[in-house]
Formats: sequence, structure tokens, C-alpha cells
Amino acid sequence: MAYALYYWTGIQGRGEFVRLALEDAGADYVDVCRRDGDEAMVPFLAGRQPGAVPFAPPFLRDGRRVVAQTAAILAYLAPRLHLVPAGETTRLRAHQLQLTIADLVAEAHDTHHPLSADLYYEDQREAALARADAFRRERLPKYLRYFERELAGGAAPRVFARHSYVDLSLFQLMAGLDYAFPQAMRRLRRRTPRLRALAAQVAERPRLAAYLASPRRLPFNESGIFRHYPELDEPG
Ligand SMILES: N[C@@H](CCC(=O)N[C@@H](CS)C(=O)NCC(=O)O)C(=O)O
Repeated sequence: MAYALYYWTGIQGRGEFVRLALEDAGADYVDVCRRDGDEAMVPFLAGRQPGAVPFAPPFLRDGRRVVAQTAAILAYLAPRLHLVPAGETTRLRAHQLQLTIADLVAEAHDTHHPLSADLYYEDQREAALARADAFRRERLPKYLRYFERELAGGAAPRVFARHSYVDLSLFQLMAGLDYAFPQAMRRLRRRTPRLRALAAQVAERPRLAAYLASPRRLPFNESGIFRHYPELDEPG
């Protein structure tokens, strides 16, 4: 039976991390909201469906099983899609890295929504300027340094000896950061050679390259997580 992915139509956000895994593996899946509209998520979020109740999308349905939280969905899918090497230590490390990616994604989101996700960007712009400045100066280099060091273990341009969902997620992370903060990322380029090599290698994977060139891959935009507001980036 096909996996069912639930995520906001038209938003380039956390759902994309799950989509990349499904696409890279050539999995049989349905992008339910793109087919039936966002209303398809309501019965799940309202607890009217069997299985775990998600707090927010993305979530995945596999038969009667429902899995929410991006990192948990990927940890569930990865062994089934052969996107993580075997062994508890390896799988735990993959999950830990994915959670750290999620932390960085959340901080990137908070640069444009530092006060509340429920307010418009325009209503929190002053705070966003300060938050983005600190993000670019301190947090972004710190996270990238960490991932760069994690890749220094000998398996580069992969995290593990063979391809994994963490590689796909690091690719998506770099693509999103490049879109949102092109100047800051350009400045950090010389300090991220392994992440750059990993991203280039992932983009050449045949199924992924076909997906990226297809209309299914949404361009980054200002309704997603990675938003480009020039005033939040470094001056050119
Ligand atoms: N930690 C969750 C966060 C989920 C999340 O924030 N989803 C966003 C879209 S990317 C959403 O729809 N949030 C609605 C809300 O928080 O009320 C994950 O990684 O999946």
C-alpha cells in the first residue's frame, strides 16, 4: 500500500524533507493535500482518525499507522526505504543529526517569525532584523561548523559509509539556507567544503535529479520556512 504524505499545498517547508526521502527511494506515495486539498488533514489533526494524533503537518499515514514530526517520520521510513545503514548506534546517530537539522530549521524560521508564528512578518520586522543578525553571526556558523566536523570522519561526501536520509536532509538544509541567506552563505562557503561536496553529490542522484527538475519540486518562496527577505541577509 502507498505511503500517504500530508503537508500544506504550495508550502516549501518541513514536508520537503520527507518528500525527498520518498522521491530518492522511488517509494510508492501519495501527496494527499496536493491531490485532495489541505482539508484532508483536518480529521487527523482533530483526532477523528485512528492512530496517533499529529500536532502539525507533516505527517505520514502507512496503513492505519500515523507518524508525525519530521525526524520521527524519517526515522520510521529510513529502514523501510533503505535510507540508513543497519545498527542501533548508526540509526541513533542519524536520528540525532536529523534532530539537530530540525533545530537549525526552527532557528531559520524564527529569523522571520521571532515573536510568533501567528503574526505576519511585517508585524515583527524589527525583532526579525535583530534575530536574523544574531542568527547569521553566531548560530548559522556554529551549526555549519558542527555538520562540517561530523562530515570529517572519513565518509565524506556522505555522513555514513553509504547514502542515507541525513545526506538528503543536509542537501535540503543547504538549499534552503542558500535561498534565504545568499550573502551569508557565500561568506561561509570556504568554511563548508564538505557540506558543499555532499550537496553536489546528492543533487546528482538520478531519482533526485529527476525530482528536482520536475514540477513536483516547489521553488522556495516567502510562504515557506526558508524565506528570502534581503534585509535579513548580510548586505551584498
Ligand atoms: N517539530 C515539527 C514541527 C511541525 C511544524 O511546525 N509544522 C508547521 C509547518 S512546517 C505547521 O504547520 N505548524 C502549525 C502549528 O504549529 O500550529 C516537525 O519537525 O515536524
